[in-house]
Amino acid sequence: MDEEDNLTGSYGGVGSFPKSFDYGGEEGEMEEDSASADKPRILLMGLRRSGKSSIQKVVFHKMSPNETLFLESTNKIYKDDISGSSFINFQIWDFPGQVDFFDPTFDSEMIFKGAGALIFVIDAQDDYMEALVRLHLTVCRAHKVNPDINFEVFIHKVDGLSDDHKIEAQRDIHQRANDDLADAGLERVHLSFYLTSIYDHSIFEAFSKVVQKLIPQLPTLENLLNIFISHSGIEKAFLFDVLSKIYVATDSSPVDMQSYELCCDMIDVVIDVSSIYGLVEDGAGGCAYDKESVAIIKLNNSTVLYLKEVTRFLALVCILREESFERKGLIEYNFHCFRKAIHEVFEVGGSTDGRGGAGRSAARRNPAGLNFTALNGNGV
Ligand SMILES: Nc1nc2c(ncn2[C@@H]2O[C@H](COP(=O)(O)OP(=O)(O)OP(=O)(O)O)[C@@H](O)[C@H]2O)c(=O)[nH]1
Ligand SMILES: [Mg+2]
Repeated sequence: MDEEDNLTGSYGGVGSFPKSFDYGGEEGEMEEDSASADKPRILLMGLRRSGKSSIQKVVFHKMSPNETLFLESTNKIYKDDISGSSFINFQIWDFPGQVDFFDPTFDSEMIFKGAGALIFVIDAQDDYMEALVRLHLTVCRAHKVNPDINFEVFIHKVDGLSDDHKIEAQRDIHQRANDDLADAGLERVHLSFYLTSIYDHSIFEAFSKVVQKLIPQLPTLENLLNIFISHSGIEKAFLFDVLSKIYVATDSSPVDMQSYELCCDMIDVVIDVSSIYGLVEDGAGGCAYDKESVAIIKLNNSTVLYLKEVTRFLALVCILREESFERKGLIEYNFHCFRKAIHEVFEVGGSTDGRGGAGRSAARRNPAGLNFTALNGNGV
């Protein structure tokens, strides 16, 4: 709990993010002055062949999992800046498997200082003892330079494991990693563990959680989603980064994997159909997603999926009952309020130069100060 509080403190701390931290407005390009070195970083580390480059390619570059078989081993730090096409205004640094911390050219100050999260990838299909040694060394090094960094351990390639085996691997890795830290007097360092595979949605889900911890506005976004769904008769809503299918926030009801997968699939369908049949203006990357993007899919179990554009990079995807969808006008009105609030939070398209900071405080002052229209008999 103690660590939790500390961590929350550091996420909320505006000071931990450079001033240029921004989520991308609607005006075509990102600000050029935000030198890429200033951007918060997510580091991908782990032993050779553990799957780091595959994760980065599958999540952010739409590579199909099978194609990763042909990826070559990374031999230098690959810095991927995805901020031009994604809400996630970070750099992802993909490291070579064998980073030598004792190499004089390895500048741990420079590498760990501006990092928001360090993802350590462990190949669960392989013997993981060496990986654990490496994890320990990496965490010690990074923590010394930057105590605010979030440590995220991906127990990866679990597609090859039975359910029992997965749980056992997670328990064992968790235990050993924490024992090692306790032995080194670092019991206060918190590691988060995720079971992941590029062959299903688990990698997107895990990455979503990693990214969410780095978004200072998360509580405001959750709050807005809660208000929106409760006033509109919606069961579940996700705010998605369209490019990566990472969900940036969701309402506070529990996430079940199936709903998340359904929403991810919907994004794929919408983007695929509109890239084939839609009028694609060859603007920002020839994207098939724009202000007009909206889709409704009715499933045969009286569930409706509803997708709508929120910002250039974000879409709201909702799951609701068919009956609730009869009040489409209400949902649309509430969506309009929700969209406006999100734009205020990030000051998307705003003319003030206060950027994120001002947006944040405005949202804090009045996160619910919106005229959402309530469903009759909804009791809100
Ligand atoms: N079964 C399975 N294989 C995976 C998964 N992720 C990656 N792989 C495979 O693991 C192999 C190594 O992947 P890379 O992404 O090159 O590994 P890396 O960690 O970047 O390796 P280095 O660059 O050498 O450090 C590839 O053949 C991938 O297809 C996964 O989730 N499941
Ligand atoms: Mg690699």
